[in-house]
This record gives sequence, structure tokens and C-alpha cells, in this order.
Amino acid sequence: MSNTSFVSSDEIRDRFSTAMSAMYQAEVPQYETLLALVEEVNRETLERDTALAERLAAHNELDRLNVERHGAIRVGTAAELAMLRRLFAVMGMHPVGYYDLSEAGVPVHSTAFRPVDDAALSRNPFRVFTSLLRLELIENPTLRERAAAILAERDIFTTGARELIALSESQGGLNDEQAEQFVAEALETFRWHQDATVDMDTYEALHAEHRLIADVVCFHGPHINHLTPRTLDIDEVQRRMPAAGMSPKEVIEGPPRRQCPILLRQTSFKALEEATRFKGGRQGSHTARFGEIEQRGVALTGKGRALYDHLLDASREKTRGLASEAHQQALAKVFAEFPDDEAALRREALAFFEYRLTDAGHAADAVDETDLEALIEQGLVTARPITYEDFLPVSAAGIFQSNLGESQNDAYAGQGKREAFESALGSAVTDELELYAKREAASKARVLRALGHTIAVNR
Ligand code: OOG
Ligand code: NI
Repeated sequence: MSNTSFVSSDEIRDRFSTAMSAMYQAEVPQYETLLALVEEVNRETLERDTALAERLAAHNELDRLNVERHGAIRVGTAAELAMLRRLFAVMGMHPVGYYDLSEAGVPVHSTAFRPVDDAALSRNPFRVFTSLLRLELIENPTLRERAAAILAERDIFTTGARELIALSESQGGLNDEQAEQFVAEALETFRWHQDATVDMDTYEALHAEHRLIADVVCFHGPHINHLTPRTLDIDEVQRRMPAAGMSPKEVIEGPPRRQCPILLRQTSFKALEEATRFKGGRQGSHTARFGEIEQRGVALTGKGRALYDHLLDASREKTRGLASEAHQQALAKVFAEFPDDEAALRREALAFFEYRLTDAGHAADAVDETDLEALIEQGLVTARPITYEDFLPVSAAGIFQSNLGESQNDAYAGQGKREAFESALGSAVTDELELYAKREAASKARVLRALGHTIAVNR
């Protein structure tokens, strides 16, 4: 079969994220309300802030906004995680970043499956935050073995999904009909199942150890637990949520509101208590699904990230017990130290930017200047912030906790095991900072080359 009959992995991801969103709207009605609210606020924001609208349009970011979302799942075994890696690869999604949630008292470690190159990101940046349960952190050996035995019996993939993944790998892609079928089969893995795989006593014993353990172990599959649309104004969406029937958590995770948004801000709300049928016939309920929104800003360099981590740490004391506006104000005070204009973020190498020639730059003859800031001042080059495409472990921990109740266990702390995670996954995870750094360096090199410089720029 020739390559030309294959559907691109970008197209498959786009179809899959659309199908997933439709399924989640049917399963969790509040998600539909949330999408409408986010769309309304995004529209108003773009009408009000025409500079932002023009900028997003100029960089092909407007189109992706309406399809942009991330989801999250949690799996129980290395084999499940490794198969998911292959499933996501069919859609051009690859593991980026390692997140150690044990620090925050949650017995999982995670990665994000996402597209990595610019074209793929701008087509549809769909990402899935994927956590692997760390059974070894269950202290009670009987319970630990029981959980492992239960997990060993389930298969979270349909036969059709397994076949199509193998087919895609062997022939190098899927044709239209196969892609359609793949999307339908793959979707089954993420569906909510009302029937638990265990009796109520087992569920309760696992639940008592940690709510998350019960969520991962007791069901037929890793139900998608939230889908998160991207908003351009998270404070406004948060304000309007109660009127739309949603009650968000009291604080927005991540950095405060700023002129130049950095990294990622998020807030979530409990969505649903699901009726659950346990083995043996008893009926109960399980809270698994929630809602979340996010606002994305510029990706930070290692230096910028260190400053962010330091300030977030320093803010902990100052924001304790505060909610809403008071929390934001206290946070903003601490973050006053973090430069909040683009030129300073660039000059101090705190954030990543993509450089381009302006029209004047395109028209210019060979130029002697090689300093990009000078070229920007001369109007030959522009820089735009590179969007942060990843997650934040501290924020993720806050999100986990908001929908799990306060259950956490400090004994889990400091036990990150990246190698173990990668060996379960069956591949290394890509370093997210490296991706941003490469993108920035490549854009600098392109600009300088176009201006007549032959020297290679550090890449
Ligand atoms: C994942 C929580 C992390 C985020 O946006 O930081 C996450 C989970 O609860 O499974 O989705
Ligand atoms: Ni999330």
C-alpha cells in the first residue's frame, strides 16, 4: 500500500479528540455547559482585545483555540501504559515530561502524550495527562497483592484497537476507513463503565488506602476523568461559573494573573457522582469525573522555571487560607519579582520566544547586526512568546486533590522514579525544555540566515 492513501496522524488525532469530546459531553452534561461558557468568554476577550486577536490570528493560533483541550487518565500496569504509548503514537502523540506526584502525596507518576512539532501543535494540540499507579507505595502487602491480581485480569483495549495499532505500525499508517475504525475502537478504552470489577468491600478497602487506588483498580478501564478547554481569560470564566451551575475550587492553580501570562493557570470543579454497580449486586457511587479549565501562557526557560518555583514556594505561607481575589492579590505581590513585560522576559532569558522577520526585515539587504534585540529595535525582527504546551506538577497535585477530597499521604514524598516510569512506558520521555529551546534556536538561526549571516547559531 502506498503512503498516499494514509490519513495523517494529525487528522486521526483531530478526529479522535472530536469524538472524545462528544462522548464526554454525553457522559458529563456539565462539560457541555463549560464549553459554551469558555467559548463565550473567549469570543468576548477577542472582541475586547484586538491586539491579542491579531496576534493569535497571525500565528495560526485562533483556529486551534476552539478545538484545544486536554484530558487525563490513570492506568494500573506497565503493560497498559506501554500499549497506550503505541495507541497515542498512531495519533502523533508522544510522551513529553515526567511528573512525580508522590511529592504531593498522590501515589502516581505521569507523563503527557502530546504532539511535538509546530505544524502538529497548530493543527490540534490535544494532550492526555497519563498517570501510572505506583502499587509499590501501598503499604499493606495483602492489599497490594490483591490490587495487582485484579489489574492483571483486565484488558483495557478492544481486540480491534490492538489490531489496528499493530497494523498502523507495520504498514506505517492507516487509510481513511481504518482510521475511522481506530477512532471508534480507541475511544472504548476511555469510556465510563458503570459496573465495577470488584465487590463493594474490596472497593472500600482500596478506597480507604487512597481514593485514587480504588479509581484505578476497580473498573474495567481508565475512564477519561476530565476534558479541559483552553480559555483566554480564566478569571472571568471562574467568575461566571456559579451562575452557570458549576462551583469551582476556591483558588486558581499556578501563577497569578499578569500582563504577560506565563506557564499555565487552572481551576477545576467536581462534576459528577456516578452510580456504580459492584460485583455481588450492591449499588454505590464513585466520584471520578470532574471539570477543569486552563489558560496558557509563555513557556519558561530553566532559569525562568527556577524563579517560578521559588516564588510559588515563597507564596505558600502568604497565601495560606486565602481564597479568590485575596489569594490572587497575595500571589501577585510575591510574583511582582517576576518581570512582566516581554522585552525583559527575553533579555533576562526567562521565557522562550520565536523570532521572525518583519516585512521590513524581508525587504532588507544583508545586515551586519547579529544581536536580536537590536534587530527588534530596528524593526526588522519580531518575537512572539512560545506557548507552554505542558503541565505543572504542583498544579496537577492541586487538581488531583480537589477531586479526590483531601486524601494524601506524605509518606509518598520524595520517591520519584523516572527510570522505572520509562521502563514501564517502554521508551524515554522527551524533555519539554529541550523542545522549546530547539524551537527558539531554530527560529533565531532562520532569521539570521535570512538576513545574510552564515554563522550557525547555537542549536
Ligand atoms: C490528572 C490531574 C492533572 C492537570 O491538568 O494538571 C491534570 C488526574 O487527576 O488524573 O490533569
Ligand atoms: Ni487537567
